[in-house]
Amino acid sequence: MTITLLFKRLALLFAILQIAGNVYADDGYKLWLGYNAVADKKLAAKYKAQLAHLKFAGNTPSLNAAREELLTGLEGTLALRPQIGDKIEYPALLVGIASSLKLPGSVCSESELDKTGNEGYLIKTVIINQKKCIVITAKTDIGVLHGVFGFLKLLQTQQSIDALNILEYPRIMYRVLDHWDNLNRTVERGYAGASIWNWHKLPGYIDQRYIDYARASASVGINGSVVNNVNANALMLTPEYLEKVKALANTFRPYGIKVYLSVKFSSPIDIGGLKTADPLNAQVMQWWKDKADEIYRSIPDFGGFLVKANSEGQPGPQAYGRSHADGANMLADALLPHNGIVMWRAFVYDNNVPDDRAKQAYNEFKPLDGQFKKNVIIQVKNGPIDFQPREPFHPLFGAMPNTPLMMEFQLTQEYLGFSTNLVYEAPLFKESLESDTYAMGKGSTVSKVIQGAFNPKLITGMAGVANIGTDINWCGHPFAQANWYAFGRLAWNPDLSSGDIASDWLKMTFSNNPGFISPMKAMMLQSRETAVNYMTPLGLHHIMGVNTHYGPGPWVDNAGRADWNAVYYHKADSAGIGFNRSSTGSNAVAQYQPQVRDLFENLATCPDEYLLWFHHVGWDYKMRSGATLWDEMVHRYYLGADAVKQMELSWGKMAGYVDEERFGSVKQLLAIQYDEATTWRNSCVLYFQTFSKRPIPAQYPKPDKPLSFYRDRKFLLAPGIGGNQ
Ligand code: BDP
Repeated sequence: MTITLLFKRLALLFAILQIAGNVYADDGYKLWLGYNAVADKKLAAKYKAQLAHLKFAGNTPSLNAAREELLTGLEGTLALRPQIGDKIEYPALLVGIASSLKLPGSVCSESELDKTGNEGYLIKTVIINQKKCIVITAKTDIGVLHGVFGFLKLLQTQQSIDALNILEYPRIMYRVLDHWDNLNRTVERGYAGASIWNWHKLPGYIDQRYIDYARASASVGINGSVVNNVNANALMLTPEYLEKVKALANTFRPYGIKVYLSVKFSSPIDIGGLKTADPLNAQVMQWWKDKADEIYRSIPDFGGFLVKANSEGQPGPQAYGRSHADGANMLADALLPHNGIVMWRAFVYDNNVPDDRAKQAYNEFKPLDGQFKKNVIIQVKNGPIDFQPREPFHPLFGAMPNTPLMMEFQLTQEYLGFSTNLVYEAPLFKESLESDTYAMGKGSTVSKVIQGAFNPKLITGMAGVANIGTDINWCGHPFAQANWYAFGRLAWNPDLSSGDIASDWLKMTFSNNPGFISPMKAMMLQSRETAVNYMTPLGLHHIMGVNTHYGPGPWVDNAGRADWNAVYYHKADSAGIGFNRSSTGSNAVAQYQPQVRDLFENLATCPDEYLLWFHHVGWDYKMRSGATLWDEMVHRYYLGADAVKQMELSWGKMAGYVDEERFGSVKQLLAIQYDEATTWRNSCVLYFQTFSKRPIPAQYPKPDKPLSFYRDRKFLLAPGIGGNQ
C-alpha cells in the first residue's frame, strides 16, 4: 500500500468514526463532564463566533482549575481553543473575579454581586466596545469556578447564549457527601467497588480520581466531603491518618470542597489513653480541643465532625448519663474557634426501648430543641425509619424550630436495588423536600425548613450518603451517576425539578437528541415509583433481606434484634397487613403537626402511598381504585415488575443514540433488574398470600416457583457489609 493510499484510508476511517461519533466506547469515567461535541453544527458555529477570544483574570489554584476546565470544555464541545490574553478582541468571553476584571459598574452592580455570596456567580451578556460579550464573574475564586461549570452546562445542554442574565447562589450552606468508607477500603453499603481513598498510598500518592471527584462534585456545587464511615474508626484521628486527610484536603481545596471526618465518640479512650469519654469531663473536653487544634494546624479550612452516637452500638454521651446536646456541644466548643461545625446524627433507635422505632428519634431530640450550640447541625434522615424506598417525611423537620436541621439522603442504593437497579432518586428527594410540615402554618415545607426560612440565624445543610467507588464508571451503574448529580443540584437549589435535573444530566452525559431525551427522561422519572411498586408498595417498608439488605425478605423474623425483622414492620396476619401508627396504635402520627397528623390518622385521607405505614388494614378493605387491598397490592407488584420490562424495551431503542459500551452495560443491568424485580414480586406476593389466603387475580401470570425457593436462597456475600475497619 502506498503512503498516499494509507493516508486516504486513515482519513476515511477517521471520517467514519466522526460521523458515527456515538459508537465510540465510553466507559462512563468522565461522568457528566465528558464535554461531548455539540452535534448541532449551526449552533456550534454560533457559539464559536461568540467565544473566540477569552480574557481570564487571575491565577490562584481555584482560578487555574476554572481556566483549565473552561478550556477542556470548549475544546470538547466546540473543538475551540480561544485566544487568551489581556489585550483581546471583542466579542469575547470575560472570566474572573469582578474586581480583577475591572468591569464598569453598569455591567454588574454591587447589589447583584452581593447576592451571589461566597460561592455563587453571575453570567451576563454585556456590550463592550459595541460588541456583545459574555461575562462570568463572582466575588470569589470558587464563585468563578462554579460560574465556569454553569456556563459549560449551557453549551453541554445546547442553550442559547445570546442574552444571558444568570444569577446563581446556593440556598443551603453545607452541601456534603458522606462517604461510608472504611480505612481498609471496604465501603459500608457501597455497591461500586472499593473506597476511592487509597489510604495506604496516601499522603504520597495523589490519585487522579481524587481530582476528578472534586471536579465532578464542584460542578454541581457540593462543598464538603466526609471521607470516612459514620461507624467510625478512632484511628482516623491519629497523626498518621491526619497526614493522609491533609493530602486529600489540599487536593480538594481548589475546588471549594472542605474535608470533614466522622469521629468515634470514644476516641479519647481508644486513642487518647483516657479512662472516660464523658463529655462533661474536663480532660475529655481538653482532649477534643487539643485534637481540633492539631487538625486545624495542618488543615486550616477543615470542615468539622460528623457523629453517629448511641446508635446501632456506637458509643455516645448517653453511656455517661449525658444527652445528645451535651455530647454535640462539647465537640462544638472544640471546633468553634476554628469555624468548624458538628453534624450530629438523629438516626437513633434502640430495641430495648419499647416504643415504635419510627418514634424514637423524635422522642430523644425534640426535647433538646434550642439546646445546641450554634455550630451544631442535627442531621436527620429524610424519613423516620431508614432510607426506605418510600417513607413519609421525618417528623423532626416540623418539630425543632430553634435547631439547625440538615437533611440526610442516601445516594447509595442500599434499599433501592444496589447498583443493578436503575432508580433515579430525585423524585424521592423532592417528595420529602416538598412535604408540608405545617410547622409555621401551611407551606412550611421540609425544603423551607432546611433552608432556614423560618429562622435565618440557623446554619443549613444537606448530606448525601455517597454512591461512589472504584468502579470505572464510579457508581456501578451508568444511571446511578444521576443520583450524585441530582443530589448536588438539589443541595444547591432544592426548588429545582426532578425533570429538569434529569434532562440536564442526560444531555451532559449522553446526548441532546430529543429522540433520546424524551423517552429517557420519562423512564428516569418513573423509575423510583416502579421500584416502590415491586419492592414496597402502599407504605410497606423494611422487608428486605436480612443483614445484607439484598433482595426481598418479608419473612425475616429472626434477625439479632426485633426492630431488624421484617415482621416487626409489616405485621401481616389473617386479618390484614400494616403497622398501626394511628392513635389506636403506636400513635406515631401524633409527632406531626395537627394538619399532617389528621391527614395520616384518617383512613379516608391517608394517601395510598403511606397506607400500610400508618394503618393495619383488612385484606378486603376497599381501596380508592375500587379494588380490595389484596388485589391492589398484587396489582402494584405486577405493575412494578412489568414497568421494568418496559424500561428494557425503551432502552433497547436507544442503541443509535449512545455509545456501544454504555448501551451494552445498561442493557445487561436492566435484564438483571427485571430478574430482581420479579423475584421481589413473586416473593412478596407468595409470602403475603400465606396470610391473606386470597388468590392472585387471574389476569396475572402465577409465579413459577414456590415460596420456599425464594425463602431458602441465601446471599451471604452480597456486597456492602463494611464493618468499621
Ligand atoms: C443503615 C445501614 C447501616 C448504617 C446506618 C446508618 O444499614 O449500615 O450504618 O444506616 O445510617 O441503613 O448509620
